[in-house]
Amino acid sequence: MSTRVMKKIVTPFETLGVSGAVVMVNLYDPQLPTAALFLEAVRGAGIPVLALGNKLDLVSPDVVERVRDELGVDVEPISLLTGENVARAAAAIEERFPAGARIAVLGVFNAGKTSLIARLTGKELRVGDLPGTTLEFEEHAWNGRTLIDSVGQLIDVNRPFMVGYDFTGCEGPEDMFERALRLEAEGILSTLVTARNGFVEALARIGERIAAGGKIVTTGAGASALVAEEIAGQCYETGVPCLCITNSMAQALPVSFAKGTAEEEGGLARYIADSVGPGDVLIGISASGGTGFVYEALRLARDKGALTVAITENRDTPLGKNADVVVKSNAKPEGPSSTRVQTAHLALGHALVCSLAALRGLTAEESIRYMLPEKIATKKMGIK
Ligand SMILES: Nc1nc2c(ncn2[C@@H]2O[C@H](COP(=O)(O)OP(=O)(O)OP(=O)(O)O)[C@@H](O)[C@H]2O)c(=O)[nH]1
Ligand SMILES: [Mg+2]
Repeated sequence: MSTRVMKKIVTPFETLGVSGAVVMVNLYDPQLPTAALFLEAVRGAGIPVLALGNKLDLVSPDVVERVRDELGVDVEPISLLTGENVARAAAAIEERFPAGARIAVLGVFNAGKTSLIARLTGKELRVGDLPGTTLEFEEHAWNGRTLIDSVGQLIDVNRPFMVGYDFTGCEGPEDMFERALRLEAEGILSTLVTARNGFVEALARIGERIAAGGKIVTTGAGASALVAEEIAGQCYETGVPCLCITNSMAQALPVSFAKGTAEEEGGLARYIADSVGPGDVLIGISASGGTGFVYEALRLARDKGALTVAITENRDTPLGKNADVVVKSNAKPEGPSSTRVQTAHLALGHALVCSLAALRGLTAEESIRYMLPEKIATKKMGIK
């Protein structure tokens, strides 16, 4: 049986005693590479599976076909919000899994795993659009079967996704080097598709704001704080007005990468939003899309008329919802410690700033001037 596990802290799949699985895909943000890994894990376990595509209410029907084609399995489209096709899906689950079955409900966070179980069992369960609403396996009796709710994060105890890379099969440092660089590059290249429309729209709308005298403010936490800082640095070198405000501990202490220092501080969101005028642009960077002060700053800035842009892997999140434009990377799957997502976000930031500068007609001479020291005569120290 497969040892892929669906919990942040390693818990083997087999200890759950699962005899079947429902894999849920969020049609609004399908995250196909990760969905494919869930399906692969279930196939590896040799148990029957049923794939459901949730949030049909948010997409056009052609998305369902695309998801089916790319995953190579039948995907039953449903909407747990409107109830569309839910009775049919319930019948399909009963038909696929006999009485007594222990059915794992799997999928990326926000796919609607807990919503499905709540709907089927009639229980009131905690659901929400913050990544990681469910952080434990929970068992729920339903029609003589057991539905097992799970965490929307895929970890493999044999091939630890806790770190960014899967080094399985690498025979030494040279192999690992090549694997790592190729994986990083793949994360950028698969972002070409998901980010294109958002990127083009963001570029045009940011350009308009800058031309009208506005500026950019960037924000993020942890590794995304570094991306925010890098975007601002590139802007500075290319003459695009830009400030960067983050949970600034992040840049000094990488501790906050893992611990999320100050992410819950609403005052920080207010402080950031105070720096954003109605004619400005706030760019929020968050791999998960769930960083507290970042999505809240976007909400406050949008309320006062600023343009809000999200650079994120997950658009069906509070950050995505508070953004006028989402530039979505597609660098997963990887574990909670992401590398490819950050690389893809850096690439998106570079692409955005360089394109902005080019469209503004930045000359080589100007760009050199922005980089040279600008000396200002100052008083002698000690003279008061
Ligand atoms: N528009 C829409 N929203 C939905 C639908 N189903 C669920 N949601 C919402 O999507 C969000 C995520 O739902 P959950 O059931 O918590 O998702 P989950 O897969 O259990 O997420 P985690 O516990 O974080 O892994 C919640 O805000 C739900 O209300 C749907 O069919 N349509
Ligand atoms: Mg849940």
